[in-house]
Amino acid sequence: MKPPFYITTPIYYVNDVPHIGHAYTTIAADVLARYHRMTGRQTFFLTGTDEHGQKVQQAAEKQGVDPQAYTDRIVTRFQDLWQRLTISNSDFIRTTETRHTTVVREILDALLEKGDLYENTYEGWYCLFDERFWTEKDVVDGNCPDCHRPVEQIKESNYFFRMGQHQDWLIKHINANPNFIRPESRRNEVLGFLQQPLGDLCISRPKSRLSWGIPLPFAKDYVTYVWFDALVNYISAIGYLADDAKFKTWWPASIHLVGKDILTTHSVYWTTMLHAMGLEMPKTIFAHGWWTVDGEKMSKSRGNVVDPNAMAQEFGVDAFRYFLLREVPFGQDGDFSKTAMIQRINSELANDVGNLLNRSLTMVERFAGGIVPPPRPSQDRDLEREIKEAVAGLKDRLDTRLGALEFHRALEEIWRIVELGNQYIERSAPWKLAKDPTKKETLENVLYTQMEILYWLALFFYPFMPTTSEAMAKQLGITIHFSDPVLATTKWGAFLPGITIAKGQPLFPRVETKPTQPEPEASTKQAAAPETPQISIEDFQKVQLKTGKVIAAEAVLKSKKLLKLQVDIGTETRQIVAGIATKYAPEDIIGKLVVIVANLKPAKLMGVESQGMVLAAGDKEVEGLLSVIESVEPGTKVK
Ligand code: ME8
Repeated sequence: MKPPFYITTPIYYVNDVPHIGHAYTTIAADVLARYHRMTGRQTFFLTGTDEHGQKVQQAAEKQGVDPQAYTDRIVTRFQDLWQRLTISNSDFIRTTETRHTTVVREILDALLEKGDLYENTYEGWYCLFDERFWTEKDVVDGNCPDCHRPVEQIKESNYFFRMGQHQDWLIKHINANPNFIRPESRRNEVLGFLQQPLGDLCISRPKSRLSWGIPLPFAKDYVTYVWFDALVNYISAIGYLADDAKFKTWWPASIHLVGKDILTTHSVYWTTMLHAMGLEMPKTIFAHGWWTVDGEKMSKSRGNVVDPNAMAQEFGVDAFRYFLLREVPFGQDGDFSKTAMIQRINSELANDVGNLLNRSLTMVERFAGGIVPPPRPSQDRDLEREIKEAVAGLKDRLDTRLGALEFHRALEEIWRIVELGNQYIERSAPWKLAKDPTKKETLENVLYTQMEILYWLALFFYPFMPTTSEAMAKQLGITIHFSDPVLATTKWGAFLPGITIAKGQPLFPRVETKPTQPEPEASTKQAAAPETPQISIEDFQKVQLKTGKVIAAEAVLKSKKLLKLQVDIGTETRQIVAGIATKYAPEDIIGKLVVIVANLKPAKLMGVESQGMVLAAGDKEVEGLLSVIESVEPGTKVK
């Protein structure tokens, strides 16, 4: 039995509204929490808000309200966002709650008693924004080395935590535990930082300067330094000094997920605090990378802060969740752009998965009356074996990938099944089998296999795209209890035949982009006007012609002429809208090899994006599609 899994996010400051950076960390934690629950591991997922300190006090003052009233208002923005993004946190801690403030005060008392805290007069440079002191050598031209704002010379009496005395122990602990600080580059960064002597940490602020904090229990004129207060949330929320059994269940944390901006506070302040308290270390502190927006740092002053609510509204919650974790390796910095998001949505969700799901459901409807047939002996044993093995081994591969917090790789592993599924449909060609009564059983087996693939995809998508998975299950005609340990075993054959499917709305809609060139409805007409001028060979060579195999076709709503085709051109699947409906029904051309113009600028026809053009013979009306006499692979150049 694996030990319980306890994962945390930073608790976010309530001096501002949440943005995609906050959403990123929280979604990542949510994926891990959901995954571990599905594998049967006891899981606790904590997030919350950091509500004390100068930034919050100033933000409240600006609005002319009391800080508590201010935080009570802003905290709902975080809570509402997490609900919207389907975050499955087990608890939400606010540092202004009594369950937290009591624990902070008790820890302070205990540390004072042990001699780990002392009072001293301090004179140094203070950064108001970062709420911390800097030494003379840290300050760069009168500015804070961290946020580059001017620092102030301050002399005051304060309380200090004897952090420096834990330095040797901390270095040893980091060296002895390769998974303690991750990724590797961040671990080296912390070890580098620890090559300098580690000073003691000022843990108080005089009330005369800052009143919005937890009062020190032993010195009435001081409040607790916001970081010393905030870090304690990771243990106050799970019953430290209040509920022993609960605390023992969850501590030490499995993963503290943080952004790289707060690596030092977690890997040096927090660990030495814990060591002084005599508590075990968290297993892993993982610092992920930083999002910029269209190449720029996100900031209020630049006006480029991306609101996760707006992204969820525009693209859908699950597509947004998917994009954030698919786009950038988790430890690395990344750039957020809508263009990149639209590309991924259209190619990986709408094309890859959407096609697989829609085609499969349509075929079960059309060829099996909407009832999933039973599995039968297979026609394409090799590919089926590959699919079964890929599904059966996926859980182990995800354990490894998600264990290493390689979300993008985990998604790639899942997409391998999507690819195999699409390949399977093309190779099995159910539309051909359906025409041959002697192939009935083969067809049944293919349809069953398609449904089983989708069943597993619904399961494996769930940590990343929970709402989509639930909707997929519904379309497959089943109920999956995702909160049960449904991934505890992954054995092929779990999907039951005889189920009536319920194909509904497409779950992976394409994002329509602005047309680059408006075109008339009929796009396949090749009729050359009599006065067409001659062109050079160079002109002709500008046109890239390729063979493509039509893998799906459907009518375009409200159009008598247009069919929407999915055309496999070897390297990718193109959506092409063709004015051929007067000549061909969708099922007539599925599986046909056609010739397409591959480098035509995408355009919208009746609101549907077309990424190329299918060549056809005919003047006013289409008389026939162009094809190739010999059987050639899709994607072969035509010249
Ligand atoms: O630091 N890219 O809170 P905070 C990626 N209250 N992640 C980002 C990001 C970006 N551009 N911007 C923010 C605090 N984040 C303290 C934490 S914990 C005991 C106290 C994410 O509201 C990332 O996780 O400034 C980062 O560490 C966190 O938000 C900072 O949130």
